[in-house]
Amino acid sequence: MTTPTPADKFSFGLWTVGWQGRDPFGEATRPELDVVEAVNRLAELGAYGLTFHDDDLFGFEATHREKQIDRLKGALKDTGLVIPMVTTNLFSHPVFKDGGFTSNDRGVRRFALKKVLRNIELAADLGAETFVLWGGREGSEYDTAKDVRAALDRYRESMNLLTQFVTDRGYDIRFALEPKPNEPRGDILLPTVGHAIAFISELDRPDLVGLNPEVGHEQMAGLNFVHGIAQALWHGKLFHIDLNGQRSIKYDQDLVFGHGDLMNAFALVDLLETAGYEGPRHFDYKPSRTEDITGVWDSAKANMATYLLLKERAAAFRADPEVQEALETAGVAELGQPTLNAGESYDDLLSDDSFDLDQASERGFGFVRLNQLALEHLAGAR
Ligand code: GLT
Ligand code: MN
Ligand code: MN
Repeated sequence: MTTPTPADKFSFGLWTVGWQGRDPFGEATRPELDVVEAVNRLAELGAYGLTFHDDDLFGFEATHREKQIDRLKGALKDTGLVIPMVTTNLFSHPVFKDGGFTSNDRGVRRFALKKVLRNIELAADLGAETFVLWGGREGSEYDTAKDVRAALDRYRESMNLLTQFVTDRGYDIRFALEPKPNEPRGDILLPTVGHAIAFISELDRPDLVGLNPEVGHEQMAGLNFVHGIAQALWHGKLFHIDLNGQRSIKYDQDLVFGHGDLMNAFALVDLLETAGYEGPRHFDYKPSRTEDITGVWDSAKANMATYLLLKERAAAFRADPEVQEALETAGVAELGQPTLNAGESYDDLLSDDSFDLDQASERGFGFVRLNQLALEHLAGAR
């Protein structure tokens, strides 16, 4: 049950299993991971996809660009792994210290756009369907230093250029913005799912732009990730997802999926599996710095096993007659009924005196019992 297959659509960033454990306080604790090794190991473990930034594959200088692309293509051919998503690094090099698309320096903005355009060509060549844009450096530390309205103009200008580019070239690629509230910048533009959805509605081709929400990023803002995903689905904007774990409002932990708020992870898998989300289940985590290379692959496995366990537990929860009865008591399905009858007008509503105020006020919803049933299924007690 917890053995993944490519049909589960699990994918990993090359920067995740490839993370060497360098943090602001310490050096790398692990050696570099070669892309061919990453592809081989992920395929062995049952993943279906690899994702990467341009710099992950051939470095910022890109001296071995063509050679590395050929090596990647060879490994994909040997294993059957695919590249569902590609992204661009607009945050590591010093030139991006004030951002890429929204740097105050116009020359940097032009350079950033060229870097992305070049990488979209590669994404199309590799058959990627989604192009993620995480604007980690698009933001500021000081309110006087950034004209946020001008920055949003430039962000929009960039997105309009990119959607024009894929349309003109006939590429079958959609963009997914990845929100994050802070880190590395003091404040990042488009900090949450909601901000990003509002921004997308101002673009020339909103249909080509959606979201890549990350569990930990919404939780860093104290938000409920499941609510964010439900709203993204409601808007038709869940193009991709970054699964990981986060324990409360603190630095971005990028723990293994489920190693943070487990109840929320349970509800998330339940939602993804029942709402018809068909995209990749992409893990964006960091194997902890304490792990050696064996620990890296154990943690990669752990992400997939957790997802499959939660999927099984969520299905058992839905199938349990006691849960169905508790859902009924809680009125969960009742919320799906329109509030007015078909054809009913506000005049009809104004003249309707059938509501029993006392009875409705006394109603107990039994939400706690329902949640306990979820917990018992999650804990394997049912
Ligand atoms: C970086 C970030 C992630 C993003 C990656 C895509 S880069 O590792 O922390 O959340 O998804 O750019
Ligand atoms: Mn993160
Ligand atoms: Mn991410």
